[in-house]
Amino acid sequence: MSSLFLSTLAGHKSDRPPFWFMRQAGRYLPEYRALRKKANGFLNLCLNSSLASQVTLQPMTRFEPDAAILFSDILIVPYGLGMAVDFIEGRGPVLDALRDSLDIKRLNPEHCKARIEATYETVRLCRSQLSRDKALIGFAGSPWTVATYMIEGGASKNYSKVKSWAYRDDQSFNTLIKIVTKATIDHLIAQIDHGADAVKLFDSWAGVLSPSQFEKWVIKPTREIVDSINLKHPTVKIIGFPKGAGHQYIDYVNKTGVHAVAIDTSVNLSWAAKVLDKKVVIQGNMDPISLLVGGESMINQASSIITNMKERPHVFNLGHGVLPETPPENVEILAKYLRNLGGG
Ligand code: 1CP
Repeated sequence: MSSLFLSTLAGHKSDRPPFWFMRQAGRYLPEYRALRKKANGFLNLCLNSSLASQVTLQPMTRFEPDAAILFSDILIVPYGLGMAVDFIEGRGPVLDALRDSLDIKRLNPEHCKARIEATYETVRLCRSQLSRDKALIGFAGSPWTVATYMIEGGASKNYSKVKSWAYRDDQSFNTLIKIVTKATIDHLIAQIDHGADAVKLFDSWAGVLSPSQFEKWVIKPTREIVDSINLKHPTVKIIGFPKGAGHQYIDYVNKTGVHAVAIDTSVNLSWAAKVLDKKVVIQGNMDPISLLVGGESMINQASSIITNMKERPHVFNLGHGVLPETPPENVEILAKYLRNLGGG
């Protein structure tokens, strides 16, 4: 296998861990901000294959990580399902929130793939421009996390709307989860069909659920997505990211069937290396603040992560996305350090 990233995901250990950074494309890069100005809004940027592929490749030129991640957003699926989705500077995403089961009936799953078809052309363009030693990661939000935005109408502090809906009316919430699960499976399979080498499922708000709800809304739909992808693409690896899951990372790894798991910053990596099933590859988990600060403390943190993971296949990454205030020079220094491990 020619890509270090893919051979690591397949369980092989090498002399340096492959690396990439969550949100490696984005607002902290001046070249991103310049292209963002050209597009008429963030959603248009995501759905313009030429611009979105350029944004995907920007960090590859600057930092030479081992993988590119498709430039898109998890909220492209609700948009595909027919919801109005807007991204407002300084406020984040805004959606016309679902209020009741009638609103769920108004979703339009049949047209989802067609509405977001430009994404697949972006994948094709990116794959065709990347060399074989660089992997291309496709992604989607997990049904639970995507449903939180669909019901809350945007970012939320306490998730009270979505959680009370799930507690009050298990049945209609399950209908919504099923619709999003099916759309997510189709979306990920289409990305793989167009050239994505691996896929990642972002469950950013997995950590807000009680254990029984975690089983129902995080583990079960994730298992279904993993099984469906395995059936169609048995060699393609799936990375799960149940951010904030704490000790429930163990259950997540044991029950969902993901091939790799992204560990968030709050988790002790040596604990994870000890308790998580050895068949699963670990990705993570440097604090994005450490990257923002840079200097010696950044390199010390990176080095201690690598030491903690020396016994297992490991993909070096952050525990969450690069923050918009991060100096790109810090990312350059860290990338150079990581590339030069194992003799460069
Ligand atoms: O103003 C801008 O230019 C938009 C900023 C931005 C960017 C660069 C948003 C809005 N999304 C993205 C890209 C993005 N989003 C990627 C691209 C690939 C990469 O990693 O480089 C990915 C994987 C995402 C995924 C995403 N979007 C997640 C999951 C990961 C995470 O950060 O937890 C979530 C929760 C979102 C929702 C979202 N998109 C954008 C914002 C501001 C938010 C809200 C976050 C919140 O609710 O607090």
